[in-house]
Order: sequence, then structure tokens, then C-alpha cells
Amino acid sequence: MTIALDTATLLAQLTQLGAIGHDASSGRTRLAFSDADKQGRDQLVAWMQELSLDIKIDHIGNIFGTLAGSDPALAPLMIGSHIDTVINAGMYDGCYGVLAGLAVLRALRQAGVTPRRAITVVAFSNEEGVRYQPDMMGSLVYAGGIDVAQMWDVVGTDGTRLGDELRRIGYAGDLRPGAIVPHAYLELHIEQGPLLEAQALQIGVVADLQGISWQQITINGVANHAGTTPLAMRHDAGWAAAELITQVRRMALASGSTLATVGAIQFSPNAINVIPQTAVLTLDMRDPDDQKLSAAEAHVAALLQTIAAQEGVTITSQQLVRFPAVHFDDALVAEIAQTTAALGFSQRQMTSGAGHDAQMLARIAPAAMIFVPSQAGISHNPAEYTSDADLIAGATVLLAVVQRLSV
Ligand code: HGY
Ligand code: MN
Ligand code: MN
Repeated sequence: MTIALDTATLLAQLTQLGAIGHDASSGRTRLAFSDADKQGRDQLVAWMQELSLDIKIDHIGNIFGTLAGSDPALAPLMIGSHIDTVINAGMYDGCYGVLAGLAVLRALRQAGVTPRRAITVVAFSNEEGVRYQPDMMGSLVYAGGIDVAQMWDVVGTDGTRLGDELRRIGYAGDLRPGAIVPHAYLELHIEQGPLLEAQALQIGVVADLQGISWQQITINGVANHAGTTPLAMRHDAGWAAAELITQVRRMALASGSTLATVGAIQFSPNAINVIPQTAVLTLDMRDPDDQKLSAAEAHVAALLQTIAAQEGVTITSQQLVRFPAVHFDDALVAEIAQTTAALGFSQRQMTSGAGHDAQMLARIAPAAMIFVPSQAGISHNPAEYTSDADLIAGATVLLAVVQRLSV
């Protein structure tokens, strides 16, 4: 009996999910636990029901859909990703891995095949961490890395309490996080970077994932008149922020591997003729080498002191996220590489620049990832695009690896 992907349904569901939370940017915004996120969740649950999966929701809103196996003694193989998005997002980030997981279960169902070991498709909550930090929150709670009650009390960038929003959208589930212990975890995802396309390769076999450091930096200066205050008398939070942004770019360039991004900044009172009193900004730093990432953090801490003294402002920093670099499971990585070769797809081993739920699952089970190319390396942008052929190649590899591990 051949087990074949229903690629038309996979591509159609990607488009349908991508239409939920449409915003003015021609992208979509489905921030964690928002109404748009609820709409996406409801659609996913409906698709899981169509496949007659056993559906469970856990205490942080992670959604699990399980196809039972013939041997209940075997722990399930878990495949998945996330369906929440950043602001003005593309339609593939996260969604592709979850919907390809459904496509794998649909192929088994349509072939009338019961896998030896159960297969669970999961959509983890709040992978992006834009509204509520940290990112990869749902999978971190699931892996026992952070307490769920503590996460319910997290206050979002919009002042809402996470637990209230989770209950409001109806996804405060009754399953204890971590109750489903996976045999292994596989995540199919777009690369979100330029490497595969630049080398004209179809599949990325992800063996590593770089370290992540997020901090919020608050600069307090003195509001004053833009027209009457001599430069030497200023305590300009805006200038201090600009100096910091310039210096962290110089630091990253000099390191050769560290990436540094100031993605959000807010001045107050934020008026054209008032020297900014405060600047609140976020700093995202990444490096495949944890020691270099720690060195970058130390460099920034010293930089904050220098700039504060130079401008006569006070600067404080709050660490939001610090995840170490992760090495995925060698046997699983080899399995993906061998399967990809057997299917005749071109491939390379690589490190993930982005954070993913797989890095949290790696704490409790063998985990690895499969990448497909991103056109021009663009992601976290409505222009994010991967060709149908590449999407199908990735899902084909996922199905073949799942068959080798559980059918
Ligand atoms: O930030 C990341 O790397 C992921 O998109 N949450
Ligand atoms: Mn993602
Ligand atoms: Mn993302």
C-alpha cells in the first residue's frame, strides 16, 4: 500500500491559515493568545477533528492531536511547531511544520495504515514571544524549563495578563504540560535565512541551533527644550540609545559570528521638540558559541556603563531570555540525512539561526529539524516565501522519516 501525501490539501491549508489575522501589511498578525490566535487555533482543531485525532490542550494552551498506534506501550513520535506569529508575519513560519504534520497523519489515514507507535502533531503556544516573553514559551513549559503558573502571571507588552487571555480565548487546557512523553521530536520549518537558496539546495538537516540572549534596556535622562538646551548640558536618552545601537553593531561585526538586533524602541515623551527623557529598547543577540554570546553580554554591560557616564543618564537592563546553544540528536540527524539522500534531494547539514520549539524538546527527548529554503532568505516579513516544490520536498522527507521511526 503506498502512503502518499495529499499535497493539494497541505498547500490549501497553508493558504487558509495564512489568511487568518490578515493585517494592513498584506501579512498576518496572530500574536499569542489574541483573538486572531484563537481563530487560527480553532481552525487547526477543526482540521485535527476531520482526521479523528485524539485532541488534548495543556495548561499553557499547547494543542496536541494524536493518531493512535498499534502498540500502546510505545511512546509517541511527536512532530510539530507553532501557529502564532510575529507582527506583519509571513504565512509559512511555524504553520508549515504543524500542517505538514497533519499531512503526514492524513497520508497514513488515507492509506489505512496504523503506525506501530502513536504519532502526535503539536502546535506549541507563544513560540514567537512578541506579546509575552520568553519566546518558545509553550515548549519551554512543556519541557519543564519554566513553571506554568509563573507564565500565567506574565504581563504582556499590551499590559494584559497571559493567564487571563489564555482563559478568554478558551485554551486553558486541562492536560498537565509534559504529560505526553515523546519518543522523539521532529520539526519541519522554513530556514528563514539565505543559505539553502544561495547553494541551490533543497533540504537543510539541522544539527545545531545557536544561543539566544534577549534583554530590555531602559535609559533615563532629562526631558528638556530642544531649542534652548546646549549640547553640553543635555542628558539625552535618545542620543544614548542611538550610541548603544551603533556600538552593538560594531561589536557584532568585530566578533565575526554574533548577531545583535534592536528590534523595538520607545521614546518618551516622544515629541519633536523635547529631548527624550526615557528610551526603552530591546536587544536580541545570538551566537552559535555560548562563550562568545556571554562575551557579547559582558561587552554590552560595560558599554551601558560607559554611555551612562558619558551622557549623565541612568541605564538599567532586564534579561528576558537566555537560551544556550543546542546540539540536536546525532542519530535523528543521521536518519534525516539518510532519508533525504534516499529520496534524491540535495541537502546540507546546518545550524539554525532562529529559535525553535525543537530546542526545548531537545531537553526531554531526541530532537532534530528539517529546513526548506526561504526565497531571498526573508522571514518575519509578509514577503516570506517558499516554493510549492520545496514545501512538498520537505513534507516528503518528514513523511519518510516518520515512516522509518514509527510505521
Ligand atoms: O526569535 C526567534 O528566533 C523565533 O522566531 N522565535
Ligand atoms: Mn518559527
Ligand atoms: Mn518566527
